[in-house]
Amino acid sequence: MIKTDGNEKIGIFGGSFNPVHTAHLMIAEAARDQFALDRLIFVPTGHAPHKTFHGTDDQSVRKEMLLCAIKDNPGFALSTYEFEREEVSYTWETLLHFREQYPEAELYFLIGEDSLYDFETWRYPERICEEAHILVALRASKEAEDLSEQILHLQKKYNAEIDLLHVPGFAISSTFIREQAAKGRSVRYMVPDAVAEYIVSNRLYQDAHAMQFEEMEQKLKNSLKKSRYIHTQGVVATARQLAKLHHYNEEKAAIAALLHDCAKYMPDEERVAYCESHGMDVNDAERKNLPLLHAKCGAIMAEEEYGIENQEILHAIKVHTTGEPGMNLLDQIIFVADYIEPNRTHAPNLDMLRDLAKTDLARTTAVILSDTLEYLQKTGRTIDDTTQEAYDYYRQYL
Ligand code: DGI
Ligand code: FE
Ligand code: FE
Repeated sequence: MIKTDGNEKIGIFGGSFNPVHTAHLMIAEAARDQFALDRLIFVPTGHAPHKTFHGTDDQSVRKEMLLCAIKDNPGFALSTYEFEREEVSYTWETLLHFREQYPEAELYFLIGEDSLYDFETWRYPERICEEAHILVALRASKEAEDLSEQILHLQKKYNAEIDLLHVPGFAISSTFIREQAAKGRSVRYMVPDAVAEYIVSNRLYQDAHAMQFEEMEQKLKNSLKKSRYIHTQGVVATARQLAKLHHYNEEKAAIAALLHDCAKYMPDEERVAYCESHGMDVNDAERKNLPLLHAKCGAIMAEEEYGIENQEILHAIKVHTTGEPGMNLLDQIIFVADYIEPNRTHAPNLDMLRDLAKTDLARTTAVILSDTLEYLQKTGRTIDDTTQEAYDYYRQYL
């Protein structure tokens, strides 16, 4: 609603809001109140920096939580403008969008005090200052003088209009909330009740403690022999290629490949107990041939030690040695990549299999199982029932 005594005043508050929390809402309300804004618009970023594999970064999830959080405040609104764009949105572009929508309005752009120091690294700071007043949210514990030098500098350089927003300070952050949720701890009162309920009922952030890929690589490197690590890197590269060719998520394939042999060097005498204590059945062939259990142990270890909760990844690790009937796409990618990765040299038919894998994973799997069974028979090894069942299923593709 346009005010009669002046132009409409619109506040714009950008952030990942993953999740939106009480401090965000207090900042927004302080801005609305202290600067008599007609509307305060939350603008979640299109690409949040905290990607996870369970889709907790789904834009729709952040949007739902924002809607829950702002529904009782008629002065608050949500814009999904940055979701609708293909590229990353820069602040100046977002401001331009709101300028076009509200040509006469006074725009206020909310930032945290940290951003005051990054401000000059943003694209076109001068355009931002031209379009909007900057409101800097300040923790109440902090003295305004601490920031005054930087504020003066920006005012002089860009003719910026900068004001401070006073909000009670406490160390609440989205990161902290995700960590709490990951541990199954309460996040009540850190977020509005409706948001807390949403987080719990949708099991959000359950994998917030999963490691980053580089961390996993480092940890794995320390627990494998060099040659095994080199093999693993070959499987990762091959799994990525296969994932791309067969339209599967490359990151998931890379993680499954990275961890497929993570339990290769667990002492044999620990394997059976490790499986049984984690509810994983051990069959006769595995008892007779304990190294076979590195696949099942690997699935447990990937979950326990590397924080992987994605069931598809864990399953692909579990069946990577014997295969099983009717494997899904990721299972097949890992099963095949393990066999054909570039460091493998001894198996028969490698050239043919490397070529075939590009177009037909089921047939490749069938040939690998057939060759493996032949090799096991020739060398007089115990054949795991699962390997046999996998072959019986896959022979239809030969
Ligand atoms: O761990 P990798 O060496 O990278 O590869 P892998 O996990 O596929 O393990 C390969 C070994 O597992 C290879 O020597 C064949 C063996 N294997 C696969 N199925 C069976 C089997 N060994 C026995 N004894 N019985 C099986 O059914
Ligand atoms: Fe293996
Ligand atoms: Fe392997």
